[in-house]
Order: sequence, then C-alpha cells, then structure tokens
Amino acid sequence: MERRKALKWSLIGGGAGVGALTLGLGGTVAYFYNKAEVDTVGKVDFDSPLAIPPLAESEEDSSGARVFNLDIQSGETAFKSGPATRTWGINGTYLGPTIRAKRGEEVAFRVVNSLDESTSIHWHGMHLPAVMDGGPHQEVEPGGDWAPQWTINQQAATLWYHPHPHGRTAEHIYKGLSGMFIIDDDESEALGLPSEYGVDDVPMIVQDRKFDDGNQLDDSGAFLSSQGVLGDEILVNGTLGPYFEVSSRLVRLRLLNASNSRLYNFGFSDDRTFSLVATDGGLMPEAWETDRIELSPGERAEIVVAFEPGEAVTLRSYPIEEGYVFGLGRFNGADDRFGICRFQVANSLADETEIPAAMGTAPDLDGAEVAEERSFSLSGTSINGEKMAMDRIDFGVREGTVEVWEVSNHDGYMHNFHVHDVQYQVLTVDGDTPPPHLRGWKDTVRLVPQREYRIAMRFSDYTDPNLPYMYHCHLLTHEDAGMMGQFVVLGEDEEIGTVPEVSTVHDHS
Ligand SMILES: [Cu+2]
Repeated sequence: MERRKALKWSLIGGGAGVGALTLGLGGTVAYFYNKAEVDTVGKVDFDSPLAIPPLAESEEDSSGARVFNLDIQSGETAFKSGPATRTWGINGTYLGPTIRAKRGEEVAFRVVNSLDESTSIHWHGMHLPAVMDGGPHQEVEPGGDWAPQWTINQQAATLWYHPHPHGRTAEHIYKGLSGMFIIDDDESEALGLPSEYGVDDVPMIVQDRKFDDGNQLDDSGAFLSSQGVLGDEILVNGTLGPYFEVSSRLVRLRLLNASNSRLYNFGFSDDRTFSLVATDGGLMPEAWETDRIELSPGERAEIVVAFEPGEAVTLRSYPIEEGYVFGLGRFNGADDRFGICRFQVANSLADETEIPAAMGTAPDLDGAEVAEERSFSLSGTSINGEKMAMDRIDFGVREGTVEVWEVSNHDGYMHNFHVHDVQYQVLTVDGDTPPPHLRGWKDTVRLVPQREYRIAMRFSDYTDPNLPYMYHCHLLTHEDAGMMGQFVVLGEDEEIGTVPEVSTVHDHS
C-alpha cells in the first residue's frame, strides 16, 4: 500500500494501535512490538507421532441412512509433560473423529451434549437445510440430544464440523470441539489421487494454542491484537511437535485452519513446490503448483507433496506478506514463523498415485444471470454497521437464483468472510481475475483490507422463510462480538418470516 493511503487509514480508522504507532515506536509499544513476534522455527522437537483422528463409525438404520453417534464431552488431554490439560472433545477428550460419507448418501447424526452448558454442531461448508445447519438456532441443551439428517448433495471436498453457539464459538472451539468431514464422490475416487486415509491422504487440523504454567489453555488476547487469542505453540490433530512417517512418493495433505484467529502461510523448510488440488468446496479444475498456501480461519486446502526416499522436511508457516496497515501485522501474528510438522521419509516409497491433468469442474457462475447484487462492508466487529441479532433476518434470497455479493474489509485489521449453505465463486478481487488459490469453490475467503471481493453463489433449494443461514467473519472473537448476519432462502411466493423463539439464548458479548 502506498504511504499516503496507509497514513489516511491510520488517521481515520486504525484505532488505538495505529495511533500509538503513528506517534512513534516509543516506550511500551516498542517493547511489545519486539516481544510480539513468535518464531518456533528450529525450536520444535517433532518427537511425537502425528495423531490421525479415527474415522467415525456408523451403522445403517432401517431407512438406509448411515447413522453416526457424536458425544460432546469434557475431559483431560496430555499434550505435554506435566499436568494434563482440561479440554473438550467429541467421542474423546480433544477434537472429534473424521466423518466420511459419499455424495448421494443419507447421513444421520445422534448428537449428545454431555457438557454442562449448551453448544451446537455446525457442518462447515455443507449444503443442507437450515434446520440441520447447527448454527446459533440449533443449540443442544446440556444433557440433551439433536438428530439432524440430510442427503449429501455436493461434490467431494474437505469440510469440517464445529460448535456455533452465538457469543461462545471461540471458547468452544478453543477448548477442542472440531473435526473433519470428508465427502467422496465417484469422480474423485476415479482420479488416482493419494487416498489411503492416514497413510498417503492425511488430515491436518492446524491450531495455535497458548498454555499457562499449569498446562491449561489460555485464551487471553494479545497486546494490541484485534483478533483475540494468538497461540505460540501449534497443535496438528491435537499433537504438539508432530512428525509423520511418509511411505509413498506422493502424499495428499488436507490442511484445515481450525484456529480461532491466526492466519497461516504454509510452505516447506526447503521451499519445495507442491500442488494445490482442492479448495474449500472441492477439487480444482487442474492442480496449481506453488510453494506457499495461505489459509485464514475456517479455510481448507488439499495439497499433494512429492517426497524423495530417506529425506526429512518440515512443513512451516511463514510470515503473511500483505494485508495489515503499518506495524499492526506484528501484533496480529503476521510476522510469526512456525515449525508445524516434520515429514520423515522412508528409504523406499510406494509410487502408485498421480496428479491427473484434469480433476474437478471449474466454477461456472461467471456470466450467469444475476438475480440480485448486495454489498457487505466489514469493519470493527460489524457488517454494514450492524451487529448480529438472533431475531433479525437481514434479507431473503430466492430459490434457484444466482446472486453476486461485493464484500470488502473497510478496516486496517484482518477479517474473512464465510457463507453457510453454499460454495461460492470469487469472480474478481479489486476488478481483477482472482489469484489461482481463489479460483476453485470457496466458502471462506480472507479479506485483505481495502480490497473488494466479488463473489457469486447459487441458492438452489432448501427454502425456509423462518430459519436463517449465517454469513460472518470467521475470526471467532469477531463473530462472537456480532460480526455476523442472517439470510433465508425463499420459495417463489414466500416472504421473510419470523425466527422461532430459541429456548436457550446466551449473550456473553
Ligand atoms: Cu473479523
């Protein structure tokens, strides 16, 4: 950003942080500025085998639906030596099993809440009826249960599930409630990509955490950070300092940023290239070769990496190169470097998979007939100047139509944008063709400040005039503070209805 523009933003919008920095990096700020940078490269032992979340068991019920049992519970987890850490998990004490289902299958869940407070389970990236979405309107009482059921009707993709209770999502995810949800389809299975779960097709749920002296999770926000908690240690699938033993030449990594607010810029210690094969909503039309992939909270990327026999290489996170005004990036983790996971490669490698020349279908909404255009300005913790209200439906979209939304971050700080129910196509960024990593189907996109993102999406079915889907910033403290809105999908003659009264409303904001 040119200096004059940066100065303007610092004067009108930056808040205390920018003001203090503009006055010169004196005293306290300089102290914290220097202290704010985290760099674990070369300092992580990588002496724990990477945990692979178990595949969730299921059984067929009499109607032919595949039924999964998910028990949300509290417990203790030993992440490091010393006292165990009090955590939450699903069918365990930290994180949850990987759910795997195929397009066309009917899936059913028996979600039991064994916690002593209400929570919910939202299926991030899933196309499904609003009543099954697991957002703030589908909280499960303590001791209660919930039984959503739907037919998987979207292409193969790496999705995830996590709580979404209004005002408490950050806390619930930080304590450990998250899991991966993998969708398969015939097309993806025929491609020959690495696909043996936990062997050459590896889930990687990446989370930063802070531990206090007693090994308990610390979720306090950092000095001058606008993003809430930024951890100084990295867990992958709940493992601190993980290594993974590679037994094949090509390995697919399903990267999920399940952190509350941290952005990652993934790359390898030797800067080798790898192939991005899928984004949030499924396979790319063709692989994109790169040496870095950025993910903001909630985003996923499937990458395929080639290894040489006998070598060792480390996945890292590198500094974020753009998007913060002045020195604000430092306080929000943009300068940080992490060792994430060590890959220890066997001396002889299986070599049976390949990256095909053509994979998924390209998003096709550019040029579609557009029924409605809307614009969303994100700033502070509001969208278009408003905070989330449980009983306010912000707008209705028509079933069967395509809409184009113009989304921008009018702030000096970081936000991203997630829409429930749909996968969208990024048409342009500041009027230009989006970079390759934004050309596949997306449900969450990082919003670089002062840039305009035009996204297109089709609302194909699942009308409900009363129960809304959410759109929001996926930096969880922002979402909890109200950076969220609600829309309903309406049938041809329907009007926006009334949100049913929720029995449990918690407002900790
Ligand atoms: Cu935000």
